[in-house]
Amino acid sequence: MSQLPPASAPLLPARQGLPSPTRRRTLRLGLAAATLLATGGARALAAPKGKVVLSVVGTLSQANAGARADFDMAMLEALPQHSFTTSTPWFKEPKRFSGPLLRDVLAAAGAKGTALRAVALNDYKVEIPVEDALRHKVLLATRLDGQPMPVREKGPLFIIYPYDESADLRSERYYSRSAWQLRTLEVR
Ligand SMILES: Nc1nc2c(c(=O)[nH]1)N[C@H]1C(S)=C(S)[C@@H](COP(=O)(O)O)O[C@H]1N2
Ligand SMILES: [Mo]
Repeated sequence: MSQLPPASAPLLPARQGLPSPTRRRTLRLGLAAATLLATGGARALAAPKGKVVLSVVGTLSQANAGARADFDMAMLEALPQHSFTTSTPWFKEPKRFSGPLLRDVLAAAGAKGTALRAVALNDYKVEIPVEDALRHKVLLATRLDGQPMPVREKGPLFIIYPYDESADLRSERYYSRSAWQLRTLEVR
């Protein structure tokens, strides 16, 4: 298990003279989202050696395939791994999901933006605020109960929120952002 916030998202120091902690937090997250890993861009992203399972496209600084940042499974598994068990709308029993945090994948790509469009293998598309990835421990899950997920079982990549952490997350808004068979993230 892992702690928050990660090294990849150093939050900006609080500014003086702002009206409330809530407002400060909103500004802070917004700024962090907009400059997501201006700093982490220091480490170049290696080229994938295996089958590409994820492409990050759009506003990013760590392209490794033309304008894209492509990832094979080994690259995703080389990022810090996180896991949690949660109930979901897709399975009767709670399941354990593991993989890198979405925010760390975005950081590795040098993503700079506030919005994501997730596109799945079945052409499902959904908008995800980058803020979700900073505010919540959103997984880019590569494993379900320790096993890789075949395409026919909603894999190989599944965006998973920690639904059991709050009633707010157990809603259509976040379920709809939980793209399974994720193939592409467009950053803007
Ligand atoms: N790849 C993919 N992911 C997806 C979807 C989809 O059709 N394809 N549906 C989304 C929506 S709208 C919801 S509410 C949840 C739950 O979908 P379900 O109702 O088909 O279980 O998964 C989300 N993730
Ligand atoms: Mo849905």
